[in-house]
Amino acid sequence: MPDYDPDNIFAKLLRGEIPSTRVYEDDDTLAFMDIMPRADGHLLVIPKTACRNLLDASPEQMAAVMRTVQKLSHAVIKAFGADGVTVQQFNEAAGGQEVFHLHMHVLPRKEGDRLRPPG
Ligand code: D5M
Repeated sequence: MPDYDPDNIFAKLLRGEIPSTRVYEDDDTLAFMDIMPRADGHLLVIPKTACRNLLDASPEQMAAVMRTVQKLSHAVIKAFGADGVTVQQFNEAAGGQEVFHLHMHVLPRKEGDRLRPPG
């Protein structure tokens, strides 16, 4: 697996070098709106420390990210009147990953809806 690239888009976003719509932050994680939303309220949750993906993550990084994913899943259900939440995560190009800093997609869902196609 390639090394972590400290100049990936989400690392730059964490350092404030590119803009984002931040919705939640704690000591270990940051959440912001996805720029290509596949559902209303589509969020991304990332660790603040370097981590390429699930295959590279420490148990502590996974625990911190999942704590935030769970917290924000409850929040988007309230905020968007959603009936459920889809949580997605991709690993390496072959697994569909495009940005190589660990991130979890949190997608609010309505009964019977369809996710919009990527892009
Ligand atoms: O896809 C990466 C995801 O990250 C995709 O849903 C678009 C989103 N993205 C890319 N650049 C940005 C910025 N600058 N802000 C917010 N969201 C962004 P994946 O296949 O999960 O690696």
